[in-house]
Order: sequence, then C-alpha cells, then structure tokens
Amino acid sequence: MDFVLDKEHEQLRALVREFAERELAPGAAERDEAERFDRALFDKMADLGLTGIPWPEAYGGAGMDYLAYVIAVEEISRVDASMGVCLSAHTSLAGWPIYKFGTEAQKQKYLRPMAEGRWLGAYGLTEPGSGSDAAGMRTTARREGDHYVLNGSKVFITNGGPADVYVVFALTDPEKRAHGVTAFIVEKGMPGFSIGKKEKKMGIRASTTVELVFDNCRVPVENRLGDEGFGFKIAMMTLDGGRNGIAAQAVGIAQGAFDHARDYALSRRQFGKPIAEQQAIQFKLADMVTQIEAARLLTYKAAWLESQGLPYGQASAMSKVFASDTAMRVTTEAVQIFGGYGYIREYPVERYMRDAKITQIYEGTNEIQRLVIARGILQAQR
Ligand code: COS
Repeated sequence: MDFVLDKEHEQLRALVREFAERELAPGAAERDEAERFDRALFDKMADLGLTGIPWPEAYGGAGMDYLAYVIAVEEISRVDASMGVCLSAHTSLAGWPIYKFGTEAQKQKYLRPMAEGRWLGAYGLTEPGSGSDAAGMRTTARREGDHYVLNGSKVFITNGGPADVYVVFALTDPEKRAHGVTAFIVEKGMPGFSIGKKEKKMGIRASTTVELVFDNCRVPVENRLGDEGFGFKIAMMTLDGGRNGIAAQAVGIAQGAFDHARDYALSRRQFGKPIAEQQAIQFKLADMVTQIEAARLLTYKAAWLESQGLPYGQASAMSKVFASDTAMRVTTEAVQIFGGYGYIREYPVERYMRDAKITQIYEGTNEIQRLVIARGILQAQR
C-alpha cells in the first residue's frame, strides 16, 4: 500500500493547479454572477490535454489513468466547480460509454474529437418524470429502416447547448422498462433535436443545465451505442464512474473553501489577535481538514480500483456520498468562519457553499447512493 502519489500524478496536479489559478480564478465570480459558460476555457483545458485524460492516445487521449482524471477534476473544482462539472460530465458521462461500448468507427468519429477537446460531450438520462427511478423514462426510439426516430425530452443536462455530442437513453421497447432501454449518440444539429429551457440555478451557475427536446429526431442506426435493450446497463455503469468524478468535484470544492477559510482566519483579527488563534476556529479547521482528507482517500481509492480493472461501483457510491456531504459541511463552516463577510458575494465562500449542494443531488442523490451501497452489502452476504 502506497499513500504517496507518483511523480506523474504530482506533476499533473501542479500543472492543473497552476492553470486553474491563472486562467479560472480571475473570472470565476463574474461567470457565476452572469450565469455564463465560457467555451474558451474548455478549449484551454483541451490545449493542456485535460479533455481526454483516461483515454488511450490512439483516441486522442492522454493515456493516463482514472486517478489522474479525478486529480484534474479536483484541482479545477478547487477554483471553479462549474468548469469541474463540465470536465467531469464530458469525460465520465459522455466519453466513458463511447470508450467502453462504442464501435471502432464511433470511437474515431466521436471519442477522438471529444478527447482532443474539439467537441464537448453531454449525457441525457433524466426526464421530467424520472429522476431517481431512471427506468421510468418515457422517451421512445422507434426503428424506421436505417434510422431510429426519437421522441420525448430530457432535463437537467449538464453541458447541454454548447455540447456537440450527447449520449442519450430512450425506450426501444417501452413494455420492458429497464430492459427496453437503448443508448444513442446524438449529434448537435440532427433533425428534430433541439435545446429547450435553460435552468437558472442555485450553484454551478457558470455551467449550462438545459432541457433536450426530441421531436421525431432521426438518428442513424450506426449511432446506436451497444445493443438494443442494453442501454440501462450502460447508463448505470456510466454513472458508477461518473459518481467518482462528482466525489472529486466535491473534494475540490471543500478544499477550495477550506483554503479561503484558513487564510481568512490567519488574517482576520478580533479581540486583539488573529481568529486562527482561537480554539473555536482551530477546532473547525481541524475537523474540516480531517473530513477532506478522508473524502479524498475514498475518491482516490475508487479511481484506483477502476484503473486496476477491479469492481468500483460501491466504492464510487461511498466516495460520492462522503465527499459531497463533506463539501456541504466544510463550505458551511467556511461561511461561518468568515462571519458576516461569508454571507456576501464579494467574498468567495458563499459561492462554494452554493456549488457544494448539487454534489449531494446529481448523478444519483445521496439517498440513491446509500441504496447502492446497501445493495452491495446485502449481495455480498448472500
Ligand atoms: N451496473 C451494471 N448493471 C446494473 C447496475 C450497475 N451499476 N445497476 C443496475 N444494473 C442492472 C441490474 O443488474 C438489472 O439488470 P438484470 O435485471 O438483468 O439483472 C437492471 O440494471 C435493472 O436494475 P435494477 O432492478 O436495480 O433497477 P432499478 O429500477 O431498481 O434502479 C437504481 C436501480 C435505483 C440504482 C437506479 O435507477 C439508479 O441508479 N437511479 C439513479 C439515477 C441517477 O443516478 N440519475 C442521475 C442522472 S445523471 S445527473
């Protein structure tokens, strides 16, 4: 067992941290305020080779592992959680299923430009009436010759709008629920595919969250991802890894808020001395840093398991629950340490607290994560 990162991962962390401080930090508050996604920043991440970290070089990737990927998401999110989720959804939710289940032609056509950062990816599972009960979806895909015709809508789609490639799930056999779901790769501009309502959110406001509308949308058969009826498993397996990307985002948010709170505690003077000298503040900082470290270890372990080809679904559910709950606790305490200044937008920590909340909700609520963990325990006993 080795708890020290190797040189390659340390170098990546340093590279991403420097990039995030230089390119993302200066405008993060303004983009949040304006609810503005900046595609040029994604392009800059592409220039650094961050948009295809775990994919082989043959598909335009960096040929690194999932640990490298979560370190990058963590460091981006430490400064700007909106860009963190942009990278996470692009890589884990859109890239992974194509890498894992795509044909060679699909990988060359879609994964390569995504890995190179020329195309942005998104994932469409959730619908207005089906969130936690993902198999309750209503969107249909009817085969007509060499096309499928999609009808329905998807909601809360991260990167939707700017994204060029969408991995979308629809029922080819509605009677069969989960076993009747099929996955498709839908391109921006395909006839009958449009972007609906753009959501106004509490946090991660510099990332887009939209509705996708399919109105007799014609998708060529060669864009089916995997076999008919295999889509639900693709969706679930994709989320198994995606959830650890969200854990990494949560660790980054918590670390960013902690860093601001620690610096503030050292400089803010009350009762004639820095507040960091008061035990009440020291105990908060000690708890915060301990929880962050535990969350990081769970996240890195899940990434390591995936990189080793070992089962990681339960480990990802654990990292996601713990890291997101940690992000919420730590950011709330960071606001408390800042006192009245913590509550106003001129200071950064209220943004971290708003950004943290979604990590307990998306890619499966924490209640669903606990269900996944519990199922794993019970199955192991059988
Ligand atoms: N990996 C592989 N297969 C999986 C799987 C996984 N992680 N999870 C479920 N499956 C398979 C099951 O094995 C089952 O297949 P068989 O019937 O052939 O055995 C099939 O999928 C249906 O699974 P299950 O019966 O468990 O489905 P449920 O309807 O009970 O739903 C939960 C399971 C609740 C776990 C699922 O709906 C879920 O994860 N919901 C949350 C959705 C979510 O995260 N949404 C966020 C969207 S992205 S922001």
